[in-house]
Amino acid sequence: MKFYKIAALSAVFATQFAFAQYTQTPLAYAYNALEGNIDAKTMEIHYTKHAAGYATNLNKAIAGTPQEKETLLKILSEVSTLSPAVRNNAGGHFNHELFWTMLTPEKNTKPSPKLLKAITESFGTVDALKEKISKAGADRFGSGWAWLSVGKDGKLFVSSTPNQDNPLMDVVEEKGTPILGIDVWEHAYYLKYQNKRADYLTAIWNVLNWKEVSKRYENAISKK
Ligand code: MN3
Repeated sequence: MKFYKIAALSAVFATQFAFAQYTQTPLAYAYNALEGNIDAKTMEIHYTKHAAGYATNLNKAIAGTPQEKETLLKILSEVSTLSPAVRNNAGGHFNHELFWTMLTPEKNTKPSPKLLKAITESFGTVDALKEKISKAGADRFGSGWAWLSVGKDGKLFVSSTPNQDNPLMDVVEEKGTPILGIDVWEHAYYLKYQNKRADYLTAIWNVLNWKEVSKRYENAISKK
């Protein structure tokens, strides 16, 4: 009898673990590592509550659907055909996993020579690019994101999307591979900056991880 019980239990576990279960990547720095620019309480609530919720709710939203067996990139590319719950939570999970890597306590990281060349060609200077991204974030009405992406033509472009949409989604007008993303939901800044989103968008450049953006850029253009 015991053997059958174990066999039955194993079957249950095998079913449970056969499908993708989205989980959060641990933060590479402490919640208070960005203090002065992004406060510890905001980081903690943002990571452990808001972002955790997207992962959990994505798992729930795709449970028992064909999307359980698809990659996150595939899901994002077909959200127009899926439920709002999948769109919001797949976007939310992808966007936040990217966002944590955009930030670093390391001072003065710089774009790599290749990325710097591309930035210079498209925007003139790094400061001009920062200004354009900050403006995209500041102009986003309500909640959303500001992005720097690599388009199909291999060129950089700045855009903004509402809610948890992103440039990988088929519903978005300006499609591309995002290499830099800034969360402009109030939950990303309200405790420290209250209604002053522009101040948050100025401070975030002090903790921006240009090494990571450069890595993502070089990865994106290598696939063109
Ligand atoms: Mn957020």
